[in-house]
Amino acid sequence: MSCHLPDADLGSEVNPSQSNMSAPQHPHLPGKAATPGAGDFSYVGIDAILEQMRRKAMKQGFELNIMVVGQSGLGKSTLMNTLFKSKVSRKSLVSTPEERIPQTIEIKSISHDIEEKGVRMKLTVIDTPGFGDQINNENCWQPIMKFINDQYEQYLQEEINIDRKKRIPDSRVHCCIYFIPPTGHCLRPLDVEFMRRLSKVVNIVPVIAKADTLTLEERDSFKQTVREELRANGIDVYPQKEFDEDADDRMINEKIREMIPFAVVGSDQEYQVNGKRLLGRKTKWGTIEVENIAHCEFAYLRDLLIRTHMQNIKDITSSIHYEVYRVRRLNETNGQPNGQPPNTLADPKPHFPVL
Ligand SMILES: Nc1nc2c(ncn2[C@@H]2O[C@H](COP(=O)(O)OP(=O)(O)OP(=O)(O)O)[C@@H](O)[C@H]2O)c(=O)[nH]1
Ligand SMILES: [Mg+2]
Repeated sequence: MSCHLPDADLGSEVNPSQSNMSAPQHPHLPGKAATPGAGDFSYVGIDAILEQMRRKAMKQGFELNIMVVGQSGLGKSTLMNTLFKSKVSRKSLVSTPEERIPQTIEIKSISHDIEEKGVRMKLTVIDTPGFGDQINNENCWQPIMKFINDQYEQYLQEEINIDRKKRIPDSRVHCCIYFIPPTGHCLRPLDVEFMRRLSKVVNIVPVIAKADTLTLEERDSFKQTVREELRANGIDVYPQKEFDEDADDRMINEKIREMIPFAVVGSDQEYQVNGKRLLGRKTKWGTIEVENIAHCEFAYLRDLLIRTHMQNIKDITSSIHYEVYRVRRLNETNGQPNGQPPNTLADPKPHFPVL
């Protein structure tokens, strides 16, 4: 954004020792509120950058791309709808009549524009078909990995274009919610393998699916087992310890790491509970309220993704995961016998091997 100051303002430098004015004056730009400390020459106004950034962010809005991955029937599509219908976007939704969510058969992105207190956000959820239905599930992560890498490739191609867009459309997967079946035992080899591979290319937030099927004791003990197994298998899920920037970060993230995996319950149906309409699952013995932290940990997941860590999730995607892809991809192109310099990459097809 370029800002042209009126000439009169630009040349209004004042030397306090020569000035006989009773109060020092600061040039104020038209339309801007006077800043605190504006009557003081030692005040430069650096703090006003926050207001400039806020205005820019308000204008641009925010984008977040979340992917849901896991075995078939674990409630991925339902949780995606829960996210859209929960407090995040309730205002922006028109309520739909009850209908069953069909089985997901292809990777599909759904976006919603959400606005709260003048701040706009485009939330995109990438729903994926559940795996585990095949007799041989050996390479079932390949389509997911390909999708993630394809988005990096698209971004890279836009970035290295000579005529690149002012704002590159960002379809990169910022976060992948991995659904663990609520077995109460231990992680299955397939889940370990899937998360091990995914964690190298994307931020993973593991969740225990359909947590309403576990008692509170089973839930706590399963959560602990999963944490231990992730550690034992060297799977680094979000928020990754090595990317904590300072002691504050470490303190906040340590608490999250102790809670992971979130035990979630999903529903896209609303019920009347104590006079309020709430998203829940109605059973014979009561209604499980999905946004109530006494019932399940869906609200913690939503807060992590949107309220507290959205920017960090995007930063890690951009500066770590995408960067690894970019460097590898450009090295690969340079290493070819007829390698072209990175800024003239002609082949839009990724040569990047599926991990
Ligand atoms: N008990 C319980 N059932 C759930 C929960 N979430 C979803 N379900 C039910 O589980 C079934 C499958 O839900 P989906 O959301 O279609 O599951 P999915 O993971 O998207 O399945 P695929 O598309 O086949 O991968 C539906 O009958 C849902 O109502 C939950 O948190 N608890
Ligand atoms: Mg589905």
